[in-house]
Amino acid sequence: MATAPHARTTTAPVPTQSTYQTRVADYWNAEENPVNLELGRIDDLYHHHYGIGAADRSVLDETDPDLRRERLTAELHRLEQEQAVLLSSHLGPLSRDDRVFDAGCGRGGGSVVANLRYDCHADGVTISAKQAEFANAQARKRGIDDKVAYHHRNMLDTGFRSGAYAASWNNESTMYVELDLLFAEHARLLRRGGRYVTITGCYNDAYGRASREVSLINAHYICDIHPRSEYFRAMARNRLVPVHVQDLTADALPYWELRKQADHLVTGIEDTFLTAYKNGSFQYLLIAADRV
Ligand code: SAH
Ligand code: GPP
Ligand code: MG
Repeated sequence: MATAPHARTTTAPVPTQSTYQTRVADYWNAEENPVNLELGRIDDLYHHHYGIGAADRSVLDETDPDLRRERLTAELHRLEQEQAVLLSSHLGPLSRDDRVFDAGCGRGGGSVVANLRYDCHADGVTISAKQAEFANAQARKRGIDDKVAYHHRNMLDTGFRSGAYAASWNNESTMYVELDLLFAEHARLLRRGGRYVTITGCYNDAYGRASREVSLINAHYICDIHPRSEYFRAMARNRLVPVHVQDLTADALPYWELRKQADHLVTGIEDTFLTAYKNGSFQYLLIAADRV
Protein backbone atom coordinates (compact mmCIF):
# COMPACT_ATOMS: atom_id res chain seq x y z
CA MET A 1 0.00 0.00 0.00
CA ALA A 2 1.50 3.33 -1.04
CA THR A 3 1.76 6.04 1.58
CA ALA A 4 0.66 9.41 0.26
CA PRO A 5 3.10 12.20 1.06
CA HIS A 6 0.38 14.34 2.51
CA ALA A 7 -3.28 14.95 3.15
CA ARG A 8 -4.73 12.18 1.06
CA THR A 9 -6.48 9.77 3.36
CA THR A 10 -4.62 6.49 3.28
CA THR A 11 -6.30 3.37 4.47
CA ALA A 12 -4.32 0.40 5.65
CA PRO A 13 -6.90 -1.89 7.25
CA VAL A 14 -4.99 -4.13 9.56
CA PRO A 15 -5.88 -7.81 9.19
CA THR A 16 -5.75 -8.16 12.96
CA GLN A 17 -8.54 -5.59 13.51
CA SER A 18 -10.86 -7.08 16.08
CA THR A 19 -14.64 -7.01 16.05
CA TYR A 20 -14.36 -4.63 19.01
CA GLN A 21 -12.23 -2.23 16.96
CA THR A 22 -14.79 -2.36 14.16
CA ARG A 23 -17.50 -1.34 16.64
CA VAL A 24 -15.30 1.52 17.89
CA ALA A 25 -14.84 2.64 14.29
CA ASP A 26 -18.63 2.47 13.78
CA TYR A 27 -19.09 4.78 16.79
CA TRP A 28 -16.66 7.40 15.47
CA ASN A 29 -17.89 7.14 11.87
CA ALA A 30 -21.42 7.96 13.08
CA GLU A 31 -20.52 10.53 15.76
CA GLU A 32 -21.92 14.04 15.16
CA ASN A 33 -22.48 15.46 18.63
CA PRO A 34 -23.13 19.22 18.62
CA VAL A 35 -20.77 19.47 21.61
CA ASN A 36 -17.96 18.52 19.25
CA LEU A 37 -19.04 20.02 15.92
CA GLU A 38 -20.35 23.37 17.19
CA LEU A 39 -17.22 23.95 19.25
CA GLY A 40 -14.92 22.97 16.40
CA ARG A 41 -16.66 25.25 13.90
CA ILE A 42 -15.63 28.33 15.89
CA ASP A 43 -12.04 28.27 14.58
CA ASP A 44 -11.82 24.92 12.76
CA LEU A 45 -10.04 23.20 15.62
CA TYR A 46 -12.00 20.01 16.21
CA HIS A 47 -11.32 18.30 19.53
CA HIS A 48 -12.61 15.09 21.06
CA HIS A 49 -11.39 15.65 24.56
CA TYR A 50 -12.49 17.60 27.62
CA GLY A 51 -11.47 20.99 28.94
CA ILE A 52 -9.26 22.12 31.80
CA GLY A 53 -8.85 25.23 33.92
CA ALA A 54 -11.07 27.84 35.51
CA ALA A 55 -14.26 28.57 33.59
CA ASP A 56 -15.74 32.01 33.04
CA ARG A 57 -19.13 31.29 34.56
CA SER A 58 -20.38 34.81 33.80
CA VAL A 59 -21.54 33.39 30.44
CA LEU A 60 -24.41 31.82 32.40
CA ASP A 61 -25.68 35.30 33.36
CA GLU A 62 -26.19 36.32 29.75
CA THR A 63 -29.90 37.10 29.39
CA ASP A 64 -30.21 36.93 25.60
CA PRO A 65 -30.77 33.18 24.92
CA ASP A 66 -28.93 33.08 21.57
CA LEU A 67 -25.96 34.97 22.93
CA ARG A 68 -25.93 32.78 26.04
CA ARG A 69 -25.70 29.65 23.91
CA GLU A 70 -22.99 31.20 21.78
CA ARG A 71 -20.90 32.33 24.77
CA LEU A 72 -21.26 28.94 26.49
CA THR A 73 -20.12 27.14 23.36
CA ALA A 74 -17.12 29.45 23.02
CA GLU A 75 -16.12 29.07 26.68
CA LEU A 76 -16.24 25.25 26.52
CA HIS A 77 -14.15 25.37 23.35
CA ARG A 78 -11.61 27.64 25.05
CA LEU A 79 -11.24 25.10 27.89
CA GLU A 80 -10.77 22.21 25.45
CA GLN A 81 -8.19 24.28 23.58
CA GLU A 82 -6.34 24.88 26.88
CA GLN A 83 -6.12 21.12 27.32
CA ALA A 84 -4.67 20.64 23.82
CA VAL A 85 -2.15 23.42 24.39
CA LEU A 86 -1.04 21.89 27.70
CA LEU A 87 -0.42 18.52 26.05
CA SER A 88 1.41 20.10 23.14
CA SER A 89 3.65 22.15 25.49
CA HIS A 90 5.11 18.86 26.80
CA LEU A 91 6.09 17.58 23.33
CA GLY A 92 8.88 20.07 22.76
CA PRO A 93 11.29 21.46 22.06
CA LEU A 94 10.83 20.42 18.43
CA SER A 95 12.13 21.80 15.18
CA ARG A 96 10.31 22.31 11.88
CA ASP A 97 11.92 19.17 10.44
CA ASP A 98 10.74 16.94 13.30
CA ARG A 99 7.81 14.53 12.96
CA VAL A 100 5.15 13.85 15.59
CA PHE A 101 2.67 10.98 15.83
CA ASP A 102 -0.89 11.66 17.03
CA ALA A 103 -2.30 8.27 18.10
CA GLY A 104 -6.11 8.22 17.99
CA CYS A 105 -6.33 11.65 16.37
CA GLY A 106 -10.11 12.15 16.16
CA ARG A 107 -11.03 15.02 13.79
CA GLY A 108 -7.45 16.23 13.88
CA GLY A 109 -7.33 19.26 16.20
CA GLY A 110 -4.35 18.05 18.25
CA SER A 111 -2.01 17.71 15.27
CA VAL A 112 -2.97 21.18 14.07
CA VAL A 113 -2.17 22.59 17.51
CA ALA A 114 1.26 20.88 17.45
CA ASN A 115 1.97 22.09 13.91
CA LEU A 116 0.99 25.68 14.78
CA ARG A 117 3.26 25.59 17.83
CA TYR A 118 6.35 23.89 16.36
CA ASP A 119 5.83 24.02 12.59
CA CYS A 120 6.59 20.27 12.73
CA HIS A 121 5.35 17.43 10.53
CA ALA A 122 2.47 15.43 12.01
CA ASP A 123 0.91 12.05 11.27
CA GLY A 124 -2.47 11.45 12.88
CA VAL A 125 -4.01 8.00 12.99
CA THR A 126 -7.64 7.11 13.61
CA ILE A 127 -9.58 3.86 13.28
CA SER A 128 -12.41 5.88 11.71
CA ALA A 129 -12.14 6.46 7.93
CA LYS A 130 -14.62 9.30 8.22
CA GLN A 131 -12.52 11.15 10.79
CA ALA A 132 -9.36 10.77 8.71
CA GLU A 133 -11.11 12.21 5.66
CA PHE A 134 -12.57 15.07 7.68
CA ALA A 135 -9.20 15.90 9.24
CA ASN A 136 -7.38 15.84 5.89
CA ALA A 137 -9.98 18.20 4.42
CA GLN A 138 -9.30 20.56 7.33
CA ALA A 139 -5.53 20.38 6.75
CA ARG A 140 -6.04 21.24 3.07
CA LYS A 141 -8.32 24.14 4.00
CA ARG A 142 -5.61 25.50 6.31
CA GLY A 143 -2.89 24.95 3.75
CA ILE A 144 -0.84 22.76 6.07
CA ASP A 145 -1.41 19.51 4.18
CA ASP A 146 2.25 19.49 3.13
CA LYS A 147 3.14 18.89 6.80
CA VAL A 148 0.07 17.41 8.50
CA ALA A 149 -1.54 14.17 7.30
CA TYR A 150 -4.18 11.88 8.76
CA HIS A 151 -4.39 8.16 8.18
CA HIS A 152 -7.11 5.58 8.61
CA ARG A 153 -5.07 3.00 10.50
CA ASN A 154 -4.80 1.07 13.71
CA MET A 155 -2.55 2.92 16.14
CA LEU A 156 -1.29 -0.43 17.45
CA ASP A 157 0.10 -1.31 14.04
CA THR A 158 0.69 1.85 12.02
CA GLY A 159 3.18 0.60 9.45
CA PHE A 160 5.13 3.87 9.90
CA ARG A 161 8.93 3.85 9.94
CA SER A 162 10.74 2.88 13.17
CA GLY A 163 12.50 5.74 14.98
CA ALA A 164 11.03 8.36 12.64
CA TYR A 165 9.28 10.41 15.34
CA ALA A 166 10.61 13.00 17.78
CA ALA A 167 7.39 12.99 19.83
CA SER A 168 4.09 11.16 20.04
CA TRP A 169 0.94 11.25 22.12
CA ASN A 170 -2.46 9.86 23.03
CA ASN A 171 -5.03 12.45 23.95
CA GLU A 172 -7.95 10.54 25.49
CA SER A 173 -7.46 7.54 23.26
CA THR A 174 -5.59 5.02 25.46
CA MET A 175 -8.83 3.53 26.81
CA TYR A 176 -9.54 1.81 23.51
CA VAL A 177 -6.48 -0.42 23.47
CA GLU A 178 -4.20 -2.70 25.48
CA LEU A 179 -1.47 -0.50 26.91
CA ASP A 180 1.38 -2.96 26.29
CA LEU A 181 0.57 -3.12 22.59
CA LEU A 182 0.14 0.64 22.42
CA PHE A 183 3.38 1.54 24.19
CA ALA A 184 5.32 -1.03 22.18
CA GLU A 185 4.23 0.79 19.01
CA HIS A 186 5.13 4.22 20.46
CA ALA A 187 8.53 2.90 21.58
CA ARG A 188 9.12 1.55 18.09
CA LEU A 189 8.16 4.80 16.35
CA LEU A 190 9.96 7.20 18.71
CA ARG A 191 13.63 7.90 18.29
CA ARG A 192 15.85 7.47 21.35
CA GLY A 193 15.28 10.47 23.62
CA GLY A 194 11.90 11.12 21.98
CA ARG A 195 9.00 12.33 24.10
CA TYR A 196 5.69 10.53 24.70
CA VAL A 197 2.73 12.36 26.29
CA THR A 198 -0.73 11.22 27.29
CA ILE A 199 -3.70 12.96 28.83
CA THR A 200 -6.16 10.33 29.91
CA GLY A 201 -8.92 9.35 32.30
CA CYS A 202 -7.92 6.45 34.50
CA TYR A 203 -9.49 4.70 37.45
CA ASN A 204 -7.90 5.18 40.83
CA ASP A 205 -6.21 2.10 42.32
CA ALA A 206 -6.51 3.68 45.75
CA TYR A 207 -10.32 3.60 45.39
CA GLY A 208 -10.21 -0.07 44.42
CA ARG A 209 -11.67 -1.45 41.23
CA ALA A 210 -13.73 0.39 38.60
CA SER A 211 -16.65 2.25 40.19
CA ARG A 212 -20.21 2.32 38.86
CA GLU A 213 -19.47 5.69 37.24
CA VAL A 214 -16.32 4.41 35.55
CA SER A 215 -18.35 1.50 34.18
CA LEU A 216 -21.02 3.91 32.91
CA ILE A 217 -18.36 5.96 31.10
CA ASN A 218 -17.02 2.76 29.53
CA ALA A 219 -20.51 1.83 28.33
CA HIS A 220 -21.19 5.34 27.02
CA TYR A 221 -18.10 5.50 24.78
CA ILE A 222 -17.50 1.73 24.23
CA CYS A 223 -14.13 1.94 25.92
CA ASP A 224 -12.24 0.22 28.75
CA ILE A 225 -10.66 2.68 31.20
CA HIS A 226 -7.38 1.38 32.67
CA PRO A 227 -6.24 1.71 36.28
CA ARG A 228 -3.60 4.35 36.98
CA SER A 229 -1.05 1.69 37.99
CA GLU A 230 -1.20 -0.01 34.61
CA TYR A 231 0.15 3.08 32.81
CA PHE A 232 3.39 3.03 34.76
CA ARG A 233 3.83 -0.74 34.58
CA ALA A 234 3.26 -0.80 30.83
CA MET A 235 5.55 2.21 30.26
CA ALA A 236 8.34 0.60 32.27
CA ARG A 237 8.00 -2.55 30.16
CA ASN A 238 8.26 -0.52 26.94
CA ARG A 239 11.25 1.80 27.38
CA LEU A 240 9.11 4.79 28.36
CA VAL A 241 10.37 6.56 31.49
CA PRO A 242 8.02 9.14 33.07
CA VAL A 243 9.50 12.60 33.41
CA HIS A 244 6.35 14.46 34.50
CA VAL A 245 3.06 13.33 36.03
CA GLN A 246 0.25 15.78 36.68
CA ASP A 247 -3.10 15.08 38.30
CA LEU A 248 -5.56 17.26 36.35
CA THR A 249 -8.66 15.98 38.17
CA ALA A 250 -9.40 19.24 40.01
CA ASP A 251 -8.71 21.21 36.81
CA ALA A 252 -11.21 19.07 34.93
CA LEU A 253 -14.22 19.91 37.12
CA PRO A 254 -15.10 23.46 35.92
CA TYR A 255 -15.49 22.23 32.34
CA TRP A 256 -18.02 19.60 33.36
CA GLU A 257 -19.85 21.98 35.72
CA LEU A 258 -20.23 24.43 32.84
CA ARG A 259 -21.04 21.82 30.18
CA LYS A 260 -23.85 20.56 32.41
CA GLN A 261 -25.53 23.99 32.05
CA ALA A 262 -25.36 23.94 28.25
CA ASP A 263 -28.77 22.53 27.30
CA HIS A 264 -27.93 22.76 23.60
CA LEU A 265 -24.76 20.66 23.98
CA VAL A 266 -25.22 18.12 26.79
CA THR A 267 -24.99 14.43 25.93
CA GLY A 268 -26.17 13.02 29.27
CA ILE A 269 -22.77 11.89 30.57
CA GLU A 270 -21.96 15.12 32.44
CA ASP A 271 -23.13 14.14 35.95
CA THR A 272 -21.40 10.78 35.67
CA PHE A 273 -18.03 12.48 35.14
CA LEU A 274 -18.63 14.88 38.00
CA THR A 275 -19.59 12.06 40.39
CA ALA A 276 -16.67 9.89 39.27
CA TYR A 277 -14.16 12.69 39.86
CA LYS A 278 -15.71 13.73 43.16
CA ASN A 279 -16.01 10.25 44.69
CA GLY A 280 -12.33 9.63 44.00
CA SER A 281 -12.79 6.65 41.70
CA PHE A 282 -11.65 8.40 38.52
CA GLN A 283 -8.74 10.70 37.73
CA TYR A 284 -7.71 12.91 34.83
CA LEU A 285 -3.97 12.55 34.36
CA LEU A 286 -1.13 13.90 32.23
CA ILE A 287 1.94 11.70 31.89
CA ALA A 288 5.02 12.72 29.91
CA ALA A 289 7.75 10.13 29.36
CA ASP A 290 11.08 9.83 27.59
CA ARG A 291 11.80 7.02 25.14
CA VAL A 292 15.08 5.59 26.41
N1 SAH B 1 -7.03 12.57 20.35
C1 SAH B 1 -8.20 13.16 19.73
C2 SAH B 1 -9.40 12.22 19.69
C3 SAH B 1 -9.77 11.46 20.95
S1 SAH B 1 -11.24 10.48 20.73
C4 SAH B 1 -8.52 14.46 20.41
O1 SAH B 1 -7.94 14.78 21.44
O2 SAH B 1 -9.34 15.21 19.89
C5 SAH B 1 -10.58 8.83 20.58
C6 SAH B 1 -9.98 8.54 19.22
O3 SAH B 1 -9.30 7.28 19.28
C7 SAH B 1 -10.94 8.41 18.05
O4 SAH B 1 -10.48 9.20 16.98
C8 SAH B 1 -10.87 6.94 17.64
O5 SAH B 1 -11.06 6.70 16.27
C9 SAH B 1 -9.46 6.63 18.05
N2 SAH B 1 -9.16 5.21 18.18
C10 SAH B 1 -9.71 4.29 19.01
N3 SAH B 1 -9.13 3.09 18.85
C11 SAH B 1 -8.18 3.24 17.88
C12 SAH B 1 -7.24 2.37 17.26
N4 SAH B 1 -7.14 1.09 17.61
N5 SAH B 1 -6.44 2.90 16.31
C13 SAH B 1 -6.53 4.18 15.93
N6 SAH B 1 -7.40 5.04 16.48
C14 SAH B 1 -8.21 4.58 17.45
C1 GPP C 1 -13.92 12.27 24.25
O1 GPP C 1 -14.53 12.38 23.07
C2 GPP C 1 -14.10 10.94 24.88
C3 GPP C 1 -13.34 9.84 24.71
C4 GPP C 1 -12.24 9.81 23.76
C5 GPP C 1 -13.54 8.58 25.44
C6 GPP C 1 -13.51 8.57 26.93
C7 GPP C 1 -12.51 9.46 27.57
C8 GPP C 1 -12.16 9.37 28.87
C9 GPP C 1 -11.22 10.37 29.46
C10 GPP C 1 -12.68 8.31 29.74
P1 GPP C 1 -15.70 13.39 22.68
O2 GPP C 1 -15.25 14.80 22.74
O3 GPP C 1 -16.15 12.88 21.38
O4 GPP C 1 -16.82 13.17 23.80
P2 GPP C 1 -18.18 14.04 23.93
O5 GPP C 1 -18.99 13.77 22.71
O6 GPP C 1 -18.83 13.55 25.18
O7 GPP C 1 -17.77 15.48 24.02
MG1 MG D 1 -16.30 16.54 23.10
